[in-house]
Amino acid sequence: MKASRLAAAAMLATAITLPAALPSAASPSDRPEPPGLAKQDTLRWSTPKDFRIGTAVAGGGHHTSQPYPAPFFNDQQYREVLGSEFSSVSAENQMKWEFIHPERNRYRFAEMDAIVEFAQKHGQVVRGHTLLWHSQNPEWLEEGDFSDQELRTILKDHIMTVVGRYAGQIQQWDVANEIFDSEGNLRTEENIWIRELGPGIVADAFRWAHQADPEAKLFFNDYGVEANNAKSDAYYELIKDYLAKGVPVHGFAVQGHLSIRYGFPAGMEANLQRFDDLGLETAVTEIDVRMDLPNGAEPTAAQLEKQASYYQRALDACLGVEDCNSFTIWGFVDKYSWVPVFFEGQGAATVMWNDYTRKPAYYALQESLVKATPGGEHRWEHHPAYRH
Ligand code: 9MR
Repeated sequence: MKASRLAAAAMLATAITLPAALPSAASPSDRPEPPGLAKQDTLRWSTPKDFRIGTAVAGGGHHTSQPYPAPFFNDQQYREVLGSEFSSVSAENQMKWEFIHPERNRYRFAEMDAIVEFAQKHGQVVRGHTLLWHSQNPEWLEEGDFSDQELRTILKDHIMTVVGRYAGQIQQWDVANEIFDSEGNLRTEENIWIRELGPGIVADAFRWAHQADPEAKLFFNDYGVEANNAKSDAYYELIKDYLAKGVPVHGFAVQGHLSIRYGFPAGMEANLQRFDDLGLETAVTEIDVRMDLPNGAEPTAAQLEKQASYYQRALDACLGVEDCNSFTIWGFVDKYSWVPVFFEGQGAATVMWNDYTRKPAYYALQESLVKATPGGEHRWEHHPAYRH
């Protein structure tokens, strides 16, 4: 996000005014709840124009083993917050192979159709996730006995069918997800496609996706690549090679599953910048910031502040890079987060409490978005939540 986008956002900025009154209620972290910043005081109305603030849409995956009904279809308050706070939505699980293609000759499109319809009704773009991954593949695929030619046809048909169905309606596709391990080696054993068909299949997946939807921006997506390290280096080299060969790759996305137990990934902006310098778009696609909560402890004010600063630093890194236009949080309310299900004794990773009230992390994001909007810095400095 640089000057060009700031200028484009000028019109939006004029709609934002700072209300005079302080609210009386204290937030659970003892920080004052700031008054509304905007006419519509939500994240999406605080963003510079052309910058998308997104969330994963809860459904499938870990949700199916939880004691609540499918959030997207049943939780009215969830739907209201989803529609009002975000300008981009990602399918948390509903486009993954095991969900959308449960049998060889059967697709399950109903949930994704509903998400796309919701997004259109609310003026949101959609991120598609994902087409080629080592995880969450259906048993018929992983356990099937297919020749190489059959497997290739299965992947191509899947991509043409799924990408083709939503052509023109998906802004960005995570074509290939998590293809490298932490040392920067291709997952040649775990990933069925690379194992059976060789690394060239990844480029083919991009070509087929491009054929099926020439408008969609096609991304690599991974975790642990926020910093400059062996894994992000591996992407850098592979993408350079693809660009030289004319493979249609348009973006590099860092997921952003962070924990305050560790330091904030060093040099995140510079890392995004080197991909931007290759002519790519970049994005933060799945950020959440978890913390240790042993024996069901409540987050402390210090933990919440640290969490807020991680969210904010990640957003600032993205806002600092010209073509980082999309910042997605991996769920916005703790009760539906994947984190406590996968990491025992950890949680509180999202920006809202279970009753949808806002945590310091929410305000930290809002602060950065407002400040990136022309005139916004001035407004935020006079804001009671201003922390610097
Ligand atoms: O949030 C997703 C959860 O519901 C699933 O059960 C889980 C299964 O692996 O996947 C989660 O989403 C992952 C995403 O698709 C890829 N990056 C890591 C995410 C967190 O595991």
